[in-house]
Amino acid sequence: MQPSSQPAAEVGRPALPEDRPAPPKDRPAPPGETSPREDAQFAAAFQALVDAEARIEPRDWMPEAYRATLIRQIAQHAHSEIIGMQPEGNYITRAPSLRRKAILIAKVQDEAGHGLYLYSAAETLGVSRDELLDLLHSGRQRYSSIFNYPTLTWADIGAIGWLVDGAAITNQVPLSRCSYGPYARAMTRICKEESFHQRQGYEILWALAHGSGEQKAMAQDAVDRWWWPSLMMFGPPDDASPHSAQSMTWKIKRFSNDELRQKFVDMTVPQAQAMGISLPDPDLRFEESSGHWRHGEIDWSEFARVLAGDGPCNAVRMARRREAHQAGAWVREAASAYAAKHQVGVLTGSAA
Ligand code: BYC
Repeated sequence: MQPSSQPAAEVGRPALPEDRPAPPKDRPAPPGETSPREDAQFAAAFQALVDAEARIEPRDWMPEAYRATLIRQIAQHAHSEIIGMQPEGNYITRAPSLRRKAILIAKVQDEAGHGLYLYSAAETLGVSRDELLDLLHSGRQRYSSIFNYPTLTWADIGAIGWLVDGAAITNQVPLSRCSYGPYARAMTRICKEESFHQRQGYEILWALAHGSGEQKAMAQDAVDRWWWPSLMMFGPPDDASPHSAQSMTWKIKRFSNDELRQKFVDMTVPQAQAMGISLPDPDLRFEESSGHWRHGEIDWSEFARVLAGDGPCNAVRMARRREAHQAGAWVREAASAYAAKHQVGVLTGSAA
C-alpha cells in the first residue's frame, strides 16, 4: 500500500478508538517487503500524520527509531513507577495514623497500577514485559534518578507527594497529548491519580509546617533534601539533552526539559510560600520582565553520578527489585498455569 498523497490536514483525524478493527486505508503499510524509496515515502507520510496531530496506533507503520525511543521512554517510565513504590512503601508500617496509613497504601497501589498501564503500553510496541524487566534488572534500562534518594522521616512522604508527584504531573500532562495513542491514553488516568498524590503530599507537609517546632523543622529538612533532585527529574538541560529535538519533532515530547522545569518552579514557589516553607536556593528570584521564578545552578555532576549508579540508594533499590521479582516467581507461575488451564477449558468448552 502506498502512503497517502493527501495533504497533512486531510489525513489528520481525531484519536482512534482503542478497538479499531484494522488499519485505515490512508495509512502506510507495515514494514516488510518495501524498497528504500517506499520507506522514505512511508516516513514522510508518518511525519505528515504526526504534524496533523493524528495519533499513531500500534498497527500503523512507524520508523524503527520512533518505536525504539518510545520503548526506551515508556519502559523507563514504567520502571520508575514500580521502583518508586520502595521509598514510600518504607513508611506504610510507620505512618503516624490509621488515616495516613490507608492513604499511603492506596497511593503505593496506584504506583503499581501506573507501572502496569505503562508496561501494557510498551507491549503494544512489540516488546514483552519479561524482556523489559530483564533490561531493568540487568541495568540496561533506567528508572528515574529521583528514586535513588532515601526517605529519612515521615515528612519525606509529604515532600515526595508534593514535589516528586508535582514534577511528575508537570511532565505527564503534556505526555497525554503524545503522538503515540496507547502512551497518551495511559497518561489520562495516571495524571488524575498523580493529582490526588500531589495534594496528599502537600497536605502532609502543610500539617507538619503548622505543627510543633520539631514538626516544622522536619518538613523543612525534607524539602531541603528533595528540592534539587526534583528539579533534576526533568532531565538534563536542553543543550545537553540528546533525545529532545527528535522527540519533539515526533511529538512524543511537547515541551523541552527546561520549559517543563520552569513550569514546575513557577507552580511550586507560591505553594511553598503559602505553606511557610523555604526552598533551599539562595539564588531563587522572581524576574519581573518574564514573570518567571528563576532558580540557581543545578548540580549536574550529582545527576550524572546518580545516573551512573552512584546515588545514595541505587544499590538498595535494585537489590530489592530483584528480590521482589524472584519472590513473585510463584505468582507468575500460578497465573500462567491458571491461564493455560482456562485456555484449554475455553477450547474444549469446559471452562468454568
Ligand atoms: N532519571 O535526552 P534526554 C512518578 C536520561 S514516576 C534518569 O533529555 P528524554 C512516581 C534519559 O533517559 C514518573 N534518567 O532524554 C512514581 C537519557 O538516557 P539515555 C517518572 C534520565 O527521554 C512513584 C539521557 O538521560 N516520569 O512520578 O528525551 C512514586 C538524556 O536525557 C532522567 C517519567 O518517566 C532522569 N530524571 O527526556 C512517586 C516521565 N532524565 O537513553 C512518583 C517520562 C533524563 O541517553 N519520561 N534521563 O541513556 C520523560 O518525560 C523523558 O524520558 C525525560 C527525559 C524528560 C525524563
